[in-house]
Amino acid sequence: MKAEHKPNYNLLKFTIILLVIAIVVGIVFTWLRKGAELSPPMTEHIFDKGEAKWSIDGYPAKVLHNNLFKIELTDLSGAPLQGAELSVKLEMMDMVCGDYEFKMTEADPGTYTGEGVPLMAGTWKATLTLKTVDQTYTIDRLLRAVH
Ligand SMILES: [Cu+2]
Repeated sequence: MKAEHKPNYNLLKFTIILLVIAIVVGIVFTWLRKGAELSPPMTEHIFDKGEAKWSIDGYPAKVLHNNLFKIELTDLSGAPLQGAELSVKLEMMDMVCGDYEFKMTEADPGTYTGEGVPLMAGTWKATLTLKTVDQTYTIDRLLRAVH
């Protein structure tokens, strides 16, 4: 009886190992796809004074290169929101590879540009600090950086 059961037991172990591998592969793929979905080339953000459209030239961003960030601000009527002060901080969550901060300047009425340099490949969190005459807002997005 025991001799007959042993091969079945090995088969069960093998099946469990295969199942675990399949689950891990599934989780990794879902996570990668979610990362890409969460960090599209252009993101739109609504705040109580209007709207921000945030794009990055030549997306995905390039590691250790100047990447042109563009933020277009419009007020509640859809007109360019001028005279704001913008700065961006790039950071990698759960890592100590270093942050990168830069200021943006108003290139056209309501259109602000600046150059960001991700320090390594992967998904970065970018936090925009937006100061208007009487308020400060923070807006964040994810972005992907590649070599
Ligand atoms: Cu890092």
